[in-house]
Formats: sequence, structure tokens, C-alpha cells
Amino acid sequence: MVNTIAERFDLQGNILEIKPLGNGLINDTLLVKTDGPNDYVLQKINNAIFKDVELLQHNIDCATAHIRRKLAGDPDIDRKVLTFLPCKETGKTYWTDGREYWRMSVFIKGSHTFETVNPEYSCIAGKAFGNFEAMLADIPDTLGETIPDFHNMELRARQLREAVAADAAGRMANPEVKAILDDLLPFEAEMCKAEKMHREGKLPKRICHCDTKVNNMLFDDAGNVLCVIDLDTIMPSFVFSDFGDFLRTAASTVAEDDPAIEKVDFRMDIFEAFTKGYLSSAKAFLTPVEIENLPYAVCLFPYMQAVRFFADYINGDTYYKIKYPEHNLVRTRNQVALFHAAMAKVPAMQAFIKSLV
Ligand code: GN1
Ligand code: MG
Repeated sequence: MVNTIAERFDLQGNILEIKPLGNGLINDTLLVKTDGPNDYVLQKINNAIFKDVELLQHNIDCATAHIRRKLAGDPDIDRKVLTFLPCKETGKTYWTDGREYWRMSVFIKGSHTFETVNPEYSCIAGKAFGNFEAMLADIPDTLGETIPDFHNMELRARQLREAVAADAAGRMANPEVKAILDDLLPFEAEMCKAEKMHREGKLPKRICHCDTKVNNMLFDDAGNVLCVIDLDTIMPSFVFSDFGDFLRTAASTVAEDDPAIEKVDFRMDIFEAFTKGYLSSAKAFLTPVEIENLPYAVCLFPYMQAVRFFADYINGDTYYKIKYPEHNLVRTRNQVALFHAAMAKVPAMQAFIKSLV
């Protein structure tokens, strides 16, 4: 079945094996091994979440083409930007039967992802994400929001309130759920300040990656960054998205679904290294308001992720893949703990940024 889907794309060689790849929470990802020069990544796009696949692939096609132009002449260009295969029938970079949507890209040889990074790699990653934003800063195409208002905290807070009011899965009866809600709500206004600054004309939107989890970056054998992957959420957003979401995953002492919340802490060494790298490549285009609010971004992302996991738990687990019934609740507890840990370190973050700029 998946073989016939893979063969809809213009791939080279014969397919030897198809097996699962990675641990994304939204799309289904497969590795296609061939006897040809390349292996491939085949993905079933979750079109319940990405409702406009045409727009999604438009964004990705434009962004990869633009980066390719910027890297022209680089001998390793094919490992530094993803290549999507055209569908043989339509020439588009996805295939659909009207029900399922699939796409295929070349698997980058000798590439590795990491679930955790040390300070040295964080600095490299910071530089790479800043560079990614810098490369896309002058993209001539108009990119749309593949998930409208994806990182809009006001919307996420509203969705949580709606979930609580509907209580579709009857989970509000649990006193712990009520306690988590009481813990989160007092911070809502403060966490929504990006939207407010944007309305006041103080904060721009730029083309961002919007899913800068540490495992969305490919490294080569020597530890150099090759490229950024998982491009579904490339769209206009605040730079806080990329800065905050990387540190949410990389600077946490544990994985986002670790139930041992007493072990959750925010690592300042990772923050410092990443910030140093990021500012080295992004300082040139960032405004003082953006730089000043980077510590806010660090708190915003665990907060937003807590709100999103929590709303999904209350809704009865309709969005994120789960491995056991309480998975979204465990993730919520974890992200709430990380949010508090990060909040406690805001003065130290501010002092560090001041020392850099
Ligand atoms: C989802 O599928 P994945 O793991 O790349 C989610 C992100 C969340 C993340 C939490 C489109 O990303 O926003 O931060 O899970 N992507 C979407 O692990 O909602
Ligand atoms: Mg993703």
C-alpha cells in the first residue's frame, strides 16, 4: 500500500524497505530505503490539522527554493536544504486521492537528530535558526499561516476556556485538573502580551519556522548543522516562536512528557549558549523590543504548550498522538513545571542578554 504511494513520486531506484521514522506528534513519517542513490522520507500529512495542504506545500516550496538561491554555489547544498519530489501525475510536491495527502523528500545522507543537546550544540543551533530566519527575511513570495493563529496565545487561551466549558470528556471532575487551571489562568494576561504589542505596532511578524524543537535540526557526523527540517509550520509569526520553542525542548532537564516533574528544571547553560548563537546571526535584523522580550519568549512557550496539551486532554485527546490515556495530562504537568522554572530565571536571562548586546 505505502509502496504504491511512494511510487507516485519521481524517485530513483527500487524500493527495498519502508519503515517508521522519528517521533512527531502530528504527521506519520516513514523512511523509504532504495537500491538507488538516495533514500527518501515519505510523510502522510495530517490534513485534519493542516487543512490547506496546497498552501502548506506552497510555503514549503517557496521557502526551500529561496534558501536554495541563497546557498547557490555551496557544494553541499543538497544536504543544507530539503528537496521535495514532484508527484509524477501532477508535478506538485504532494499526492492526494482526495482523502489522504502524502509527500516525499530526499533523506539527507549522514544526518543525525538529537533529543538533547549540550551547550556547544545549542550555540550552533542558535546560530542556525537565526540564520534560517535571516535567509527567509527577504523572501519575495507571500506565505500564509498553515495553521491560522498557530502561536497566538490569546487564541490558545480561548481554546482552553472553551474546552473547560464544554468538558467533552468529563475530565473537569478531577480536582487536579481544576488545580492546574487555577495555576495557569493568573498568567494569561502577561503571556498574551505579544499579541498586544503587535496590535500596538510594536512587534513585527517575520517568517519563522514555528517548530524549532531540538530534534528538528539535522547535524552531520562532525556536529555541524546541516539544515532545519519539519517545515510545515513555516509562516509569519513573532521571532519568539523559534527562540522560545527551541529552549522549551533543549533547555529542559527532561523530555516534555517525563512524569518526574520534580526533575524539571530550566538550564541556564543551554539558554546562554543558544542565545549567544542566535544573537550572533539574528542581531542584525532584530528590533530592541524583540531582543528585550526574549526572556518572555522563553516562558511563553512552555506556557503555551501547557495550555495546548491541557486543552487537548480536556477535549479527550483529539489533537496530539498519545501513548497512554493520561499522556496529555502528564505533558501538561511537565510543561507547567518548566514554565515556573523558566519564570524564576527571567532576571538572570535579562542580565545575560544585556551583557551580550
Ligand atoms: C507538534 O508533530 P511535532 O512533534 O513536530 C506540534 C508542535 C508542538 C509539538 C509538541 C503542528 O509537533 O506545535 O510544539 O507537537 N505541531 C503542530 O511536542 O501542532
Ligand atoms: Mg512538527
